[in-house]
Amino acid sequence: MNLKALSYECRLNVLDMIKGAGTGHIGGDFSVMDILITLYFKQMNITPETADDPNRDLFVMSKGHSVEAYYSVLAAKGFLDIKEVIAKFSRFGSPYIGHPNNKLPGIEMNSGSLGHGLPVCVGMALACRMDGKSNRVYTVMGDGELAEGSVWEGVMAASQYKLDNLCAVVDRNRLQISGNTEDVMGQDDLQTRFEAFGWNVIQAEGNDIDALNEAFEEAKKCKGRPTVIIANTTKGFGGGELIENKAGWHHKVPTDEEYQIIKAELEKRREAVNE
Ligand SMILES: Cc1ncc(C[n+]2csc(CCOP(=O)(O)OP(=O)(O)O)c2C)c(N)n1
Ligand SMILES: [Mg+2]
Repeated sequence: MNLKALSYECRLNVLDMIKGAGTGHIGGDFSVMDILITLYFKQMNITPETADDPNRDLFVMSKGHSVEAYYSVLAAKGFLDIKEVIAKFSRFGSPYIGHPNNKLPGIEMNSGSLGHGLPVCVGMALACRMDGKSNRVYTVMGDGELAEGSVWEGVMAASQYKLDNLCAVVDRNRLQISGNTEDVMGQDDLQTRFEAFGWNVIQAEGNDIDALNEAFEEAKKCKGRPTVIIANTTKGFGGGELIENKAGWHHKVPTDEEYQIIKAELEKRREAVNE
């Protein structure tokens, strides 16, 4: 399967979800897409058929506002029906609400209130190890999310318990809801900070599936410490200069004209990687 083309296909589905519903978080959806595709299509041992297997890998989408990207990848993997998701996303009474909920197939944990994914994953990883399992636990956090104190309690605990079956990813797009992360709550020394807490730290190009895959492979080799992959991404990646790296597109809904511009850009990039 051409995963690069799939990443643009999934972004096109996200665009349709958001345009149809009139709500959503396009910037963080587009930045996190390659991370999700790499996890679901190259790394994690998880399929709809094995969704209840006790030895499956576990994933928590801690930056739950990027639920549209999550739905699109779950659908590509066969957990959800993409046509139904696009038709019903965020509509009154719909099961496809605006943040992840674990009543839907493939979703392990409700999220959206930032700062909770990692602490829960610490518990999951500890439980898996106590049960003698060899599976892995993954979570994706936003860089703005790292301002939540609970994240750092989880960081400390993961290190205390030497959870080498745990891998966190930071979607390091340098923007959050209200502007640059560095202006809101500086994160520039992330590498040093995680290392000081006893973590293995890997930097990766966050919109490059091959580079991300290499980083996940390296993470698996690290023993006795949890790993964080700092995925250096671009918010809005793939949508072109209209939305890329623009704080205002955190949760802006495109006008009809903007929808066409973003769609054309995604289609162009999809064709380019299809050649
Ligand atoms: C506890 C909590 N506080 C505030 C919010 C509102 N909120 C939603 S998204 C967001 C910004 C998150 O920025 P970041 O983690 O960098 O996400 P990304 O850039 O990947 O979209 C905020 C503050 C929330 N969801 N949860
Ligand atoms: Mg961010």
